[in-house]
Amino acid sequence: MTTFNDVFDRVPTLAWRAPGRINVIGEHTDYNDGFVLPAAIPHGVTARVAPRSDGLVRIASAQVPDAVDSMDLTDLTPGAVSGGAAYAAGVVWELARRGHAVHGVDIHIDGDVPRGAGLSSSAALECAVAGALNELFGLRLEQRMLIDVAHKAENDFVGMPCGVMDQSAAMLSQAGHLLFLDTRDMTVRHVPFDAATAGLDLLVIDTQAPHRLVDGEYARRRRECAEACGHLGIASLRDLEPHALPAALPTIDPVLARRTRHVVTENARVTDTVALLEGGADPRGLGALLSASHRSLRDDYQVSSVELDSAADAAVAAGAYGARMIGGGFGGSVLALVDGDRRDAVADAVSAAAKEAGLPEPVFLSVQPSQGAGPCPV
Ligand code: GAF
Repeated sequence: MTTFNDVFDRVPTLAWRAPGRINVIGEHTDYNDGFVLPAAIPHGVTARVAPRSDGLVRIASAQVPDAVDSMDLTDLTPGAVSGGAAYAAGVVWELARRGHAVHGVDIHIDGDVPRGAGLSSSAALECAVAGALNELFGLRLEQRMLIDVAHKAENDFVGMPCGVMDQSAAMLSQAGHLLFLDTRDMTVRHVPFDAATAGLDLLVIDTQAPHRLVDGEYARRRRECAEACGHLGIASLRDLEPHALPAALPTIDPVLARRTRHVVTENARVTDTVALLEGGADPRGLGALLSASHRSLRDDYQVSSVELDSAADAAVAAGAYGARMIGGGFGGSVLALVDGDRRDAVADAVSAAAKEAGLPEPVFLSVQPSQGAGPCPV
């Protein structure tokens, strides 16, 4: 593992750290003006930066030794940088595109968010870089603006048409709370959630399954949602209430109807989850909502996979209160709500099911809702 000093032969000026995230509920709702309920995880990405007197942007990573991407600020264009460096370069590009005074800079990235696990290592990277450059260049951009910069960097530089959930979770999360975000007006409410005190464990099951066709399928789902809105004469699927589904769905193509049903019912599951937690009910009740979300993502939205289904089913069979795939789908992780003292038994059962089905051996992480992005020691 190489440090900033190893690669650039000088010391960094400052550093920012941003966390990865889980999403408790509200999947594929963020690009439909809907509700999400993510939380930051203890794992994160640190960006260390130092200014340069020329116009060079150099990007290195502790996890990819011997590879330094180096380019002139004026040569930054979408497609010019690939791999992990593109997320950092995209933030520099987006700041410059908005007319902010960015100059040459050395950037070093170091993180422990498992990659490809659906835990948003890319949003963590973007937000860490956005926060660090904001401070380094004295741009004085507010958190909301940094979220927008990171989000647009991913959409327009990296080319992934994601919604705004992951960058918001990385920036706005508070320790011990879930982040209830309305993606239509970007209002947030911090919902207290202390799993450990309730004797519960938030178990992340990284299926180790490679993402398959995620980007193409993700973009297709976005198009399908837009198409459904066109037929239904609404601006976004957020505008459809659950009680209107029986009349609306038979009027559109069956595939679009399934996508619509997922988004509308998922929004309702988010508000039900918030009501349950804020109403002081037993958080174990959340399990049924998680499992309902998984079924909807599997059957209506069709973004699950054999690995995700195996993990979710085995976790529930072994005593989890509920389990569901998180993130974009087609691989990545499952989140299971389990009693703390059943955690290992559930993990063993999930591993055994994967082995029996000839699937990769999953990796397990227990997480607590953690603090969002901010400056950290260099
Ligand atoms: C990915 C995207 F980046 C998010 O914006 C969100 O749409 C999620 O998939 C699905 O809920 O993480």
